[in-house]
Amino acid sequence: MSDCIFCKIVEGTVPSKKVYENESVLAFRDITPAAPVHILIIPKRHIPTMNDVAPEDGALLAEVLLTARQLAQDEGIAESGYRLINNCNSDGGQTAYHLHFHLLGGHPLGVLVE
Ligand code: DGP
Repeated sequence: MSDCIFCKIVEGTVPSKKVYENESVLAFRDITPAAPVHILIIPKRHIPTMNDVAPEDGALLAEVLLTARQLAQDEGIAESGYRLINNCNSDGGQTAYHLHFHLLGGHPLGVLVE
């Protein structure tokens, strides 16, 4: 999508600090980090929100999540722990309408949901 910031990052027309890339998935550092490690993991194909994920996207979604798991290992936060977040639509706090997961860690994040 031409007006999607993350599509522009995928295309390379907007710069980013990439940490991982393959044919279908891209991971890059968040521009406003909320923790010492704050990486966004996205499918390269434009999917606006979690609501738009179709059953046939299951393998792609699994690849995104497995990328997050690997990056947690690579960033050294797997053992201490981390948070993987998807914000969906306005009440969920979504601001970038290209499906993404936040990988956050590197310090205690506190309790989010009890
Ligand atoms: P969300 O609120 O879940 O939609 O999170 C969007 C995140 O995207 C937010 O933490 C800031 C990040 N972000 C927005 N624009 C850019 C950008 O141009 N580059 C990078 N690296 N991150 C961005």
